[in-house]
Amino acid sequence: MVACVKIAATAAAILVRFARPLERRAALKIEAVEYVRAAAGTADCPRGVLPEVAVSGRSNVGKSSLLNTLLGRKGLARVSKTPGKTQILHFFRVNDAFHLVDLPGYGYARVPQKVLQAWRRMMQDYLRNRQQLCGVIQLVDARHPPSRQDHEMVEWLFAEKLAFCLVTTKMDKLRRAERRRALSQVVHALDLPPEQPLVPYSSRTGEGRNELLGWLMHAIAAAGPQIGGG
Ligand SMILES: Nc1nc2c(ncn2[C@@H]2O[C@H](COP(=O)(O)OP(=O)(O)OP(=O)(O)O)[C@@H](O)[C@H]2O)c(=O)[nH]1
Ligand SMILES: [Mg+2]
Repeated sequence: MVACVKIAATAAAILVRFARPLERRAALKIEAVEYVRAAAGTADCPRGVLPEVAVSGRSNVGKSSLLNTLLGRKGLARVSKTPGKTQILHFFRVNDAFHLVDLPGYGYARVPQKVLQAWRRMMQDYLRNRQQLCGVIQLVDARHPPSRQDHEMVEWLFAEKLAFCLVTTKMDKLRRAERRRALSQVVHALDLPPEQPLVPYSSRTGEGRNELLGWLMHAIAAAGPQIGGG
């Protein structure tokens, strides 16, 4: 019981600590969005100097829905009711200033080992070698404990020292009393440090959109001249 309260307090502290500064940042204005192309791997990604932020998470977690709502473009990224449909990387150019990338969903139960291994190789290569990559929006479903592959992804992000924002999706499906417990569970299970940006999100209600746009703007700006050419 004491431990639960402590974990809940930790999650609450994280939210208070990070949601507020994120909220205070002026929101990024989405002026132009263009679908660029699909890519099968790092070698196939668009060339050029635009910085990019990737959206990652298990199949059906809500990646495409988040991209659509974040960018305010209904139906831009395909929203599927059949998990596992997004098998490749999809590039979107925003404001002619950066790319957002819809990464292939993982953890789809019926995927054979060979496909899983190919996904692992491709993701590690992309996270390690994609020079333009300056941040990742890592999604986990607020209703479930993080999966083995969620753990793997977060470990890779820390190992590669990539800036990332952890986003808990489908918050609208939780009752008020369940919210804190769900957030505590994620923070605890993934062993997130106190400074970890974390945004509770709902594509249905718009919760978290401004905060995530704030983080995105910050991530792009931080990439600055090294990647984006100013
Ligand atoms: N209630 C609720 N449903 C959501 C939310 N986000 C996504 N969904 C639903 O979850 C399902 C999967 O959403 P997608 O956006 O296609 O998920 P995805 O991660 O892109 O899935 P893959 O491309 O298959 O990996 C759809 O039925 C969405 O309508 C949300 O915030 N709230
Ligand atoms: Mg998708």
